[in-house]
Amino acid sequence: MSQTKAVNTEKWQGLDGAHHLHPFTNPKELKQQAARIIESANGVYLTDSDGNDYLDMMAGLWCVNMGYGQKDIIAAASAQIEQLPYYNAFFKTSHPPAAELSGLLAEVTPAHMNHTFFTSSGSEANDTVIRMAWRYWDVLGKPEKRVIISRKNAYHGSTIAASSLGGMEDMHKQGGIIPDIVHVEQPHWFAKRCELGHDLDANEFGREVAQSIADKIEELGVDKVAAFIAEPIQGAGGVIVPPETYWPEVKKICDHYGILLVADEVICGFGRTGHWFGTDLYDLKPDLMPIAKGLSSGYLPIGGVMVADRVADVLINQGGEFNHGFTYSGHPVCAAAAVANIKLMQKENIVQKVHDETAPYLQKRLRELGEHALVGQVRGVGMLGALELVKDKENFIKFDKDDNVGTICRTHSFDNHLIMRAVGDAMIISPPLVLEKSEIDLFIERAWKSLDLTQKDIK
Ligand code: PXG
Repeated sequence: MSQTKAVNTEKWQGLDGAHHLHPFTNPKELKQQAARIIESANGVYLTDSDGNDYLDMMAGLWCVNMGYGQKDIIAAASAQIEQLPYYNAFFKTSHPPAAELSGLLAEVTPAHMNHTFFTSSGSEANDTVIRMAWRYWDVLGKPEKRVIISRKNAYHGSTIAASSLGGMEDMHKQGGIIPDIVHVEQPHWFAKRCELGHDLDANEFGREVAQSIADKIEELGVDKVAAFIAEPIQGAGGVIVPPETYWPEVKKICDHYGILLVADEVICGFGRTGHWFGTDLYDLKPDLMPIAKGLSSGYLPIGGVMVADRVADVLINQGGEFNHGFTYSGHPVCAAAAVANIKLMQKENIVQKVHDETAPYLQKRLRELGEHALVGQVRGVGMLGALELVKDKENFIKFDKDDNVGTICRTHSFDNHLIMRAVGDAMIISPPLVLEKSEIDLFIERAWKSLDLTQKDIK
């Protein structure tokens, strides 16, 4: 490390420690350690202020799908900021980037979705989902249909409405939840298997958990229920891939009761699962579909809600003015970056490449890590994966929370120039879609080493 680099690191850490309140971080703990300062990035690698490189197996925060340093996206955003840095989409105006992006989205999303409402984030998209679902039923003369059924351990964002929709207990404890939102069981087979301490048929479990949605609708009365919301694969909850029986059953239940199905595609969207959207993988045909993150590969903040034709028809032809919107809805520079990102995905045929080549290889090699003594379960689809670290893999016994095994492994990963995210004791990956096979090999090598070091620490 050069002298200048060390001085710079100290400078940024000092300022950051003194003035920056970080999201989802214990500030006192951070003050004792100082933040790692990330200064630059290229491809699938990050570089910190001391000059260390890291293989970024989290694509930032599940978002840099096309990797860092993509010239097309950078050029489009730069040109747009000169041409028109800002204008709004209120008062019957629009601009080329928002118009072009809405057209492109109609093309790449499922065929029955042809309209977008733009936001700046996934949280705002989910706030929009709530207001839109309520508006839809209100316009149809059923204003009492307000309850939204969500799932425990879901993540839908951090605003009050989005965190209420989410099923994260620690978030609910710090502020409660808004009315008309209820949570049902998540389809987390491995957690249930450990909890029960005996065998559990995954497909039967999938059907049972789906049935809990129908039970909840019956309990509340269908005339009170507006929608069911879920991530096709739960992301921040720990990359929870549902049993095969789960989604077909959920779809049947939503159809049977005629409630709206909302698929939160903030993580699963834009190629993450080896399909354009998680809903394509499970053939969900949702009514509303919040999107963000991979929409611009995280280069600029933009999100939105895709609206199915049957909902759009009611809102457009019967609804009148929808009193909802943000200053930055469809922001021209963010929209231009998103347009360039989607065009780049199309040009590189990246979704097909992930589906046919990269994801099968990643999933195969990921399962090799399942042979490590610490790994109780490997799960994943496409470019999403999780390694569940356990105390006793034969008997499905987890570590105690206070053992902090996930955090220990995350620290070893960093020290081994690898970024994995820990969700409890599950080590999570969600790498850029442009990851090459050689980089997957490097990941496996570094991950195995990090697991070994974690195991040594525990002993
Ligand atoms: N829905 C889903 C499924 C998400 O994963 C949001 C909505 C909210 O998006 P915004 O853009 O408002 O953050 C998310 C975000 C983590 C982590 O630690 C995950 C997210 C955000 C921050 C941290 O895994 N997901």
